[in-house]
Amino acid sequence: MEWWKKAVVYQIYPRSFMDTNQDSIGDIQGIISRLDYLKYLGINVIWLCPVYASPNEDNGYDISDYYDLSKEYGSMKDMEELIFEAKKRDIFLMMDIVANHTSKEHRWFIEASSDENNLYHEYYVFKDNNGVLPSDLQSVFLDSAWELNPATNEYYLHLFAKGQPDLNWHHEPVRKSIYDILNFWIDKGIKGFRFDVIDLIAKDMDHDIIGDGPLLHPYIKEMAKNTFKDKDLITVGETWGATVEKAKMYSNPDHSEFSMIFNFAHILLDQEEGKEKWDLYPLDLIKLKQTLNEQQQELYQAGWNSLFWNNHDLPRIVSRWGNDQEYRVESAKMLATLLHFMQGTPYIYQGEEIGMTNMKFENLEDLRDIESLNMIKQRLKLGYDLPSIMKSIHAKGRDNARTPYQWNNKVYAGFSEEKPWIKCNPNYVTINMESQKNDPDSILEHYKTLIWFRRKSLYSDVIARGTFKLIYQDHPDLFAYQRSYQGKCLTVLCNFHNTRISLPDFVSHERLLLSNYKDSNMTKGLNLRPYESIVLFSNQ
Ligand code: TEU
Ligand code: CA
Repeated sequence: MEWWKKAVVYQIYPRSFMDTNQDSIGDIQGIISRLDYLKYLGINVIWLCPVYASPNEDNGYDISDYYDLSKEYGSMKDMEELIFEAKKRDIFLMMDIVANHTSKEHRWFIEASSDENNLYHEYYVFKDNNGVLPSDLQSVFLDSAWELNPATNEYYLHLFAKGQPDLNWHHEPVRKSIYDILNFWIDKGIKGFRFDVIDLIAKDMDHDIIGDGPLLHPYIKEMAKNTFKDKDLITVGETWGATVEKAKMYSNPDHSEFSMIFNFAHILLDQEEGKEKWDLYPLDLIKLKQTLNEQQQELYQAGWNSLFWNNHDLPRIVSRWGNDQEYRVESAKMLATLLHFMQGTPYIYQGEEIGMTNMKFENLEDLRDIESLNMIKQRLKLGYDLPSIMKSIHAKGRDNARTPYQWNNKVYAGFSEEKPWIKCNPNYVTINMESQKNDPDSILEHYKTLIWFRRKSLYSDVIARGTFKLIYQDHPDLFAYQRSYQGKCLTVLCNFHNTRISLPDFVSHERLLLSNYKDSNMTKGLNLRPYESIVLFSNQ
């Protein structure tokens, strides 16, 4: 079995992880200084969000040089040291690759935009300016996806910010240039890639195709063959438009494409169909069960899942689908249990393992994210009132989960001695890593146990290879399932809500392996308290 099928990935958003030179911004040396903590936690892969040179219009997802580091994060020497020090602790690095677009300050775009006849002009997507926009396509960050380039009197395409011009993958030299970048990093000793918005690369603006262009899978196959294939790397594609059918293609066990993708189907459930993420919609637990069940069933032996609740673009799960007040500890643990016993590779976003909550930004001037700032501008123009806009930001804003990591209860949460680039969540005084370390009832120790179950325990084959079966499918509050492998069975029962669940007929002669309440006892029948989750073992 591939090594990454028993791996646990930890996502680092470097800007907010650990600052060692007191410039208010996290850095590579900061990550190095915390490797022992990650080793203690038990993870074995770090997904590192972009640390390349960048003007930071979109916090590093606008790259101006893929072969160099942003000075604020450190030097290539620091990066080599990180790879080396991580490896010493059996931790591998997964680099974030933005292959759909570059920064407008990338050398290629500076050349491309200077003159129609420039060698690099075909690297990007330009359209003639006949005095009108080529189409009314909106960018993900709102407003037109087309921007005028005065030097050539053309428009260029940017599906994200104006400073993120889209690359033209149909032009062979573009593909070759990307493969060179990947091989450069493979040679540096990294062990994986996360591919940003990879389902957009095969766009065809002549036929109004943006996601999932007909050449998408051929391009991914070509990229794999020329770079990471047969090198035992872990690869994951970010694909907002994925379905289970597409997931099977991307994660085909023949290794012709990726190890896995991020399928956002479950994440999109609290968004009304056809509307924007800002238009809030309640989560239907039955739908969540169906969605995750479908992924577990369909990819069984036919592909591979990633398991995630969080990332740097998403609100904190404990605030989103848990209860970040009265039941913060219980619900954070329950949500973790629910995910970590499924088949797939789990991803933990920094701070999730200590139950960090959404930051509720009260002042507009404290917001940093281009997406939120553009949305506010647009919605104010459209006549929305500010309180309703802020309600959406508090639920879904990307800054909510980008606040500094909460290491301890000292000034600025131990992240920096200087005022951080983005506000700290004031709850760091009580919610922080140091207060949870070695406390057996803490969220941190619960995550540590979950990681141990998958990576090191006697149950690791059941978790990695077992079948998946939903039980109590129609129960409105209970998310429960069983995993079975070679006569061993794990039963996972999670009370998703704030109400008690009583199942008087539940018979169990099984061993209680894990619980998120101190005093769980299994007698006759089952009585689950708010957000209680338990895991039982039995021989079949
Ligand atoms: O995200 C892709 C993307 O579409 C997100 O912008 C997402 O749709 C949005 O957050 C939901 O509102 C990737 C990166 O993860 C993100 O940080 C970048 O901003 C984006 O690509 C552009 O590179
Ligand atoms: Ca720093």
